[in-house]
Amino acid sequence: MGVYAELWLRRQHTRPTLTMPPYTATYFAVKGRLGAIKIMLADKGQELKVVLVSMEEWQQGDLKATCVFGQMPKFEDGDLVLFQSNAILRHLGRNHGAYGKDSREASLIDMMNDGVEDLRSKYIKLIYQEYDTGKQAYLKDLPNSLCKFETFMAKTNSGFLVGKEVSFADYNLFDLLLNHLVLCPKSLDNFPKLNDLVKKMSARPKVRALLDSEAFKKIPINGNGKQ
Ligand code: GTS
Repeated sequence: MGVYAELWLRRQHTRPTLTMPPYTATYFAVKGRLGAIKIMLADKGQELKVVLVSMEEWQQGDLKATCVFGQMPKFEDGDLVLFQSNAILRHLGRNHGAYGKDSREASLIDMMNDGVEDLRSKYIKLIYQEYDTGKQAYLKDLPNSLCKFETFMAKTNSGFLVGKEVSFADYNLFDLLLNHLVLCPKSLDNFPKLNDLVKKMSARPKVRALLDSEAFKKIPINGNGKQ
């Protein structure tokens, strides 16, 4: 793709922030799959309105029936309504310059984000289905997952997963690593690059402010009280 075409594409995807209403997310009162989205938007200085849905309200089924895949989070950017948390992250990556410097980086970011999703799926299965019986086995196997990210980051050597700038996959991995540090505070001990990512992301002023805010701290990570 030529330079002009690339610039044109980027301009097409840039969201004029001041004139648009805030983004809106509809979700349960948990960090869950909205955590990475919240962190990314905070870092990008974007407002997010969150509409909380109780389990009782959800079980009535009316809202579920309007969700494309029958699940939340639901995300609204003006009249664009999105489901699927990774599609939402990609949308925000395109809107806020967190999707690589060119299509080659974008493809690598997609690949790494799919890797994050694989680990998140295992984590969610542990939390919701196997916490009491499977935690030890999960923690034993965890280094096998984490070392893939560590090895890739060692090659990139910028402190981010891909390229020299933060991408939506970094926010997603960061959020999931924070969950793992709660699950097992020593889980990153043998992973210097992942440890550095957590430190670096946590030190970004707007991310720090979000993580330290009482509103964010009081939201449980998961819906069943396990963490
Ligand atoms: N692939 C979807 C995504 O990434 O957004 C999964 C969404 C999902 O599993 N949502 C759950 C849900 O709506 C809530 S949570 O697991 O994200 O906390 N569950 C209610 C239901 O009826 O399925």
